[in-house]
Amino acid sequence: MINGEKLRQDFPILAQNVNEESLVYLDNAATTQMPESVLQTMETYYHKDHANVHRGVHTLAQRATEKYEAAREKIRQFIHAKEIAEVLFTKGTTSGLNWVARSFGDRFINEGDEIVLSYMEHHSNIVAWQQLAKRKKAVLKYISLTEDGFLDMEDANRQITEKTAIVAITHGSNVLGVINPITELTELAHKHQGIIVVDGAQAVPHMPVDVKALDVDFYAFSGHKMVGPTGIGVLYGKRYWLEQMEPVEFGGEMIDFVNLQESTWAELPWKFEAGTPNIAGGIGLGFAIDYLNKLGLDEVYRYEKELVHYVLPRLEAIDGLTVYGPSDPLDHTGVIAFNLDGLHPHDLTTALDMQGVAVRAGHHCAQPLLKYLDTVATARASFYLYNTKDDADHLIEAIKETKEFFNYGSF
Ligand code: 7TS
Repeated sequence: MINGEKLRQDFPILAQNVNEESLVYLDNAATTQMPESVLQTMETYYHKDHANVHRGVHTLAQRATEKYEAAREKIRQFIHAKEIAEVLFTKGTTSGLNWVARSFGDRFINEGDEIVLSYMEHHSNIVAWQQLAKRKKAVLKYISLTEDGFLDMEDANRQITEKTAIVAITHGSNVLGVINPITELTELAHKHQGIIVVDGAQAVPHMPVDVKALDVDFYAFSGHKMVGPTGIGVLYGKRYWLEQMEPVEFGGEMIDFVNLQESTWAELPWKFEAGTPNIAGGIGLGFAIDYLNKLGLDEVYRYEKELVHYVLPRLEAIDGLTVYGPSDPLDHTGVIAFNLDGLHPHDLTTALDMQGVAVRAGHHCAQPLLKYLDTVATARASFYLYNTKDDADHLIEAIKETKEFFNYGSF
């Protein structure tokens, strides 16, 4: 069983004071912190093994290649992909989604085809599709949400039709804290001969994900939201599609033969990975996965739910505080967006920071969603495996203090 208090000790960055208060880090939807094992792994790599991958025969180059490719295999197992050919290293979720929009889109999308998104998408799962729609004269459609912030599946059934070429949907919302029914959506997309592309940035770090069982066509996620480093991520794609798609970038590493006028591509997954990759990042992500596997993703999920059960009703009990998304902790992930009446979320967040509590304020890269919710910004606390009920208490106390400081409700 996870003991957040104990796990905290694996994360050196958390043992510090901010504004003379001990740091309560609740911005995990933006980025998570790295445990000592991941930091050490990357340091060792740079101290002992650093060389370019896939090209050298010398010992360091071989070591670097072995470690980097071993990470790919760990990722394959972690998401249950059939083969490493289907596991592409990217910079992160954003680049993975862009690759699909560019490469799959250019090959398979035609004028009048429909691309179905939802109102709760992060900008990285909107803008790339807008650009594709412009290039191809395709049509963008949006699935609406229920009052509680769930995806409206009745509307999904209306929007996904035989005209649908792509359903691009987030697995977990970075604002509403809901998990979407990917299996149902996949069945719907496939029933109409469309494909499904899943933004897994807010799901893979928090729950077991099996891309084969989900039967998704593409699935993208980021290392830095799952105790790994920034600048590395993964795009899973079915071999069937990847084989028919052109690479997005061209150059070294991704070729088989280069002639003066024509070139041929390397086999999957390297065909998509032009240039020197983020080697230390890949290795670091492999160790992040080791760390998560040791805890077990089922247990990570259970522990976060325990925290949500604790914190959500306590937040909802604060007079003047609006919490977005489902009110039942069973349906809510550790991402909790809220607003305090009469106070701009930036001011609220600054006041919380003064008390050592790190949360995010803003539109969370989901402007269409915030417009849909009829607000321009929210504050957002997001919990992860090293957070504790004590952190939740600090958050609640800090909000109450802030309310008092601004004399809220006392007139
Ligand atoms: N999709 C979702 C659902 C996300 O939450 C994010 C990042 C991304 C995609 C993009 O990931 P990246 O690693 O490529 O940047 N979300 C956030 C956030 O909520 N606050 O900061 C980043």
